[in-house]
Amino acid sequence: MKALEQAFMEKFGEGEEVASFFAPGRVNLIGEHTDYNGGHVFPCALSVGTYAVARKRKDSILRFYSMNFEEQGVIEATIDDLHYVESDDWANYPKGVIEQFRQAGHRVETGYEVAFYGNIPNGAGLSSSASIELATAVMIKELEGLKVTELDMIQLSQKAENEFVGVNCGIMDQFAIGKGKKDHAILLNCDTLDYRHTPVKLKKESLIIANTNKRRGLADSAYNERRTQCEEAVKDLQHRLPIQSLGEVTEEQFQQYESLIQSEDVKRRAKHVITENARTIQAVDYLDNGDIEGFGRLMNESHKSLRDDYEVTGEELDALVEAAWDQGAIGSRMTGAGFGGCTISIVPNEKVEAFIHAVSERYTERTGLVADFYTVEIGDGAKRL
Ligand code: NG1
Ligand code: MG
Repeated sequence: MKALEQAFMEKFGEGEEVASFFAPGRVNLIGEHTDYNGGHVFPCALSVGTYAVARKRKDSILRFYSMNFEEQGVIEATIDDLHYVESDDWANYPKGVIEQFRQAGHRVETGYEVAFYGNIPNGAGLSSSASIELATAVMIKELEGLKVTELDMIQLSQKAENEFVGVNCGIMDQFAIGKGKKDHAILLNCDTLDYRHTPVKLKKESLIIANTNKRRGLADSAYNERRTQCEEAVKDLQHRLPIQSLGEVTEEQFQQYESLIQSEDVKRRAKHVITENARTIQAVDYLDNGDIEGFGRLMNESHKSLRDDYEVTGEELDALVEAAWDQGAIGSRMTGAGFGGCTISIVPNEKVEAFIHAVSERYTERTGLVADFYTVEIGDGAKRL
């Protein structure tokens, strides 16, 4: 924080008082590729995230600086002429959020100067982008004195990502970051937006994130292709079922009507979504009853389904997860969109050190890449500091 305030003063000069904000990253424990299908997800906020130090300006100029992208210097925009600019890179996220506030009719008329610092690994599927979005949303709410709810901030941030940046994501990331609660995960129904905080009280186990460090090259196009396939499955099933999304279909209904789906690929995509939704609800039930083993088994099932039916894992994620299974993880799976990014594992405390060592070695042997490991601490949602 001190270093960030100092960077702010260097870039923007001393002057009127500054305000500070924080928004976490997130990791999804189970419920993958269900959010845009109106199904359930079970993410939690991390203790790492994005810090922002900000001050209002009197004119209409926005000036953004990030300690993580120092080489890009200060990125400028004008508040009444905000649009996506490729070379503005990361700054498109705060720009997009401000533009969504304005489009929703909130009065944001003068500019800002903001310095950001994030300690989430970038591009790893831990939602560094949604983290910047929510940090910006809380900043605007607080410094403009707006009466917007947490849900408003979550939805405006998602809209910024969908419409301004052009990434067609579901609501999971922004929701987890907006509503995060220390030592809890969030069971969210992405259709109704009903949710509940569930304590994650691991005493004898740790949650370990492993980053493949594989760039998710294919992720965007494959992500959109999966979305289209899910829509196709809905259309085929609608011949018999009055549904709007796969999240409404039970496993029994799927068994009865899967033959309506024309393409075998699409059938397997739908099977993943429908079984994953059921697994998520069941897994949270196990957790509520203190059955960590049961929760872990369903994490493993989730990974297999993402590997075999949804086909979004790839060599690197499979290598990490399979090594984790061999090295005594209670549960291990890919997390996020897939094709790279991170895995999440539950590991008995006494095995953590040996686990990291062995998984790391096996992963490098198999892929030639070096993985990074982090112990998860579940933190609070976006807030003013
Ligand atoms: P990641 O890969 O963590 O950014 C993406 C989507 C989520 C969700 C998951 C799959 C973005 C920004 N987020 O997460 O909404 O659909 O994939 O469960 O694309
Ligand atoms: Mg992202």
